[in-house]
Parts: sequence; C-alpha cells; structure tokens
Amino acid sequence: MKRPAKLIMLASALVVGTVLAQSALPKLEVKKTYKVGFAQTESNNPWRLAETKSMQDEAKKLGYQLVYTDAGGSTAKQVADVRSMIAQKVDAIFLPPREDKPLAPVVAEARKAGIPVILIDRNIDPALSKAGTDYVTFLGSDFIDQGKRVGEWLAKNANGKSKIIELEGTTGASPANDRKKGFDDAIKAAGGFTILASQTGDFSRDKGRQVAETLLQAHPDADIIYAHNDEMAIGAVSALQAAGKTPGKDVMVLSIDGGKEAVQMVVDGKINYVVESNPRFGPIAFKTLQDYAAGKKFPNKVVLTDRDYSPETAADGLSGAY
Ligand code: GZL
Repeated sequence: MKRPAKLIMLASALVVGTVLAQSALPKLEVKKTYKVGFAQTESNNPWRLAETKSMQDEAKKLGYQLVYTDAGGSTAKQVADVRSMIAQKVDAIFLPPREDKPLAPVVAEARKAGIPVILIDRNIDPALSKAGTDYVTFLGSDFIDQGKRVGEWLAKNANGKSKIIELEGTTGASPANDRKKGFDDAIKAAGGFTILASQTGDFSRDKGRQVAETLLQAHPDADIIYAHNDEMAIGAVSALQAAGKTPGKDVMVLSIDGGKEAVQMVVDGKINYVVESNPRFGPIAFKTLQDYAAGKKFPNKVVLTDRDYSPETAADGLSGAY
C-alpha cells in the first residue's frame, strides 16, 4: 500500500535532522598531542582535588598540554574560564558544569568555535543543551541511583529510626538535584520516614557542619542525617559530637563519595553507609577524547559504576578509597 507522501516526507526530514544534529558536533582531528582545557569548579574538598590530580596525571602521561582553571566556587567565573579557553583555541574542553543551567550558553559558544566539549562529573539541563549536538557526551555517575541506593539501604537498616535531616549539595548542581530525587523517592516508596528539613551545605565540610548544627537545634528529634557528600557528612559528625550525641548510633549518618576519611568513619561506626562517587576521571576522559577524534559515536551518557561501603565491607574497601 503506498504510504502517504506526507509520512515519507516526515520520515526523511527526521533522518536529515538527526544527521545534521550529529554533524553539528565539531570534528577533532587525530593528532599525536592536544591542548585541552579542564575548567574545575573549585578545590575546596578532597573529591575535587582527587579529580584534578587524576586529570593532570593522565595529561602528563599522554604528553598533552592541559589548560587548567579553578573557578573557586563561582559559577560565573567558570563561565569566564571556559570563554578564556575558547579564546586560547584549545582543541577540546573537559567541563564539570558547576550548576546545570548557567554553562549551557558557553558550551554552545565552544561548539560554534569548533571546539568539542566533553562533560565530566556533572551534567547540564538537557532542556538547554543536548548530548551529540551541543557537547559530545557526559561521563559520570548515575546520581539518582546513588541517592536511591542510600535510601534503600536505610529502609533495610533504620531499626526504627525515621526522622531525617538532609544536607543538600551545591544548589543547582546536577549531583545535588539527582541525589535528592533518588533518595527522597526511595524513602517515600519504603514508607515510614519523614524528612524534617532539607538544606544546602554546598558540598562543603564547614557549611555542612553549620547547617547540621542549626537543623539539629531546630529538630532535636532527628535520628538520621543524609548528606549528599562526605564533606558535609563529616561536618555533620562534628555537629553531632558538639551536641553530645553519638554519630552512627544516636543519629545515623549516610553519605556519598567514598573518600578515605569517610570510609574510615564507617569502619569506626561514626558514619553508617557510603555510596562511592568515583572522582578518578583522567583515564576515561582522555580515552573518550581519543575515541571521539577517531570517529567513535557516543551515547548521551557514559555511566561510571560506583561501589559502596557498609559496616561489613568498609574495612576491606578502605585501601581502594581515594
Ligand atoms: C560528583 C561531584 C560532587 C562530589 C562532591 O560527581 O560533582 O562534587 O560528590 C564534589 O564531593 O564537590
């Protein structure tokens, strides 16, 4: 049966659209060496320092020139840093967008300047920027799954505790948005839990401690603290001790990242459970760059696998923590 001409026209328009979209990405020629930008968000915690070291070590191993910038916790400066890399005509840019919306325009500027961008560690709002069109791909963890794993572990191990204080990561950062969604949905599905308060501690140890102190005073009945990263969890442990409470026992402490200090606290019983968020992006980031130059096509996301650290597994896992 003859298909209506309109349907055939629509189908061919879709094909052309997809081909154009894929072709919108700047090409990267295969070269012996590259000049690559890495626009870090800040260096205020061990996770970010471990990520930077991994990127610098890999660039050095490959003999590539790394143009490194540190936005010092300012999203506006990270935007300016990326613009400076475009002006320097780097071959490609590795970017962990500090927040999921403000970096979209400058990612588009890089594409228009013929510079491919690979997102690592944090993502951009898909409504504003598209993998395969505006940037090559996103390399990083499944943050929703990380939050879900913490929530599901809590549901099995709460032993009657149920009143939660949630310490959120940097406002607008994709890991903060998604770790909240994953955890909140998991405990809602389990039933029997209440989130008494949820406030940003900006992924920072000191801010996390301050916010935990304030919220513990406002909610003395809280018996669980869920922190979106280790730094805030460690800050919360200090806040609990200052309030005369025993972390890990009077009040459970749950976290994400898997740094050595937090994993040691799981061994010591001060933190109850940690899901890893691996910061060692160097090898996979540069391999992705080389494969992209060679013409490989990528999915929208390349998801890294993360282990976890429970009271049963932390001691054996400690040596592998970053
Ligand atoms: C996760 C990363 C987060 C870490 C925090 O990929 O963006 O930022 O969980 C870090 O420790 O500050």
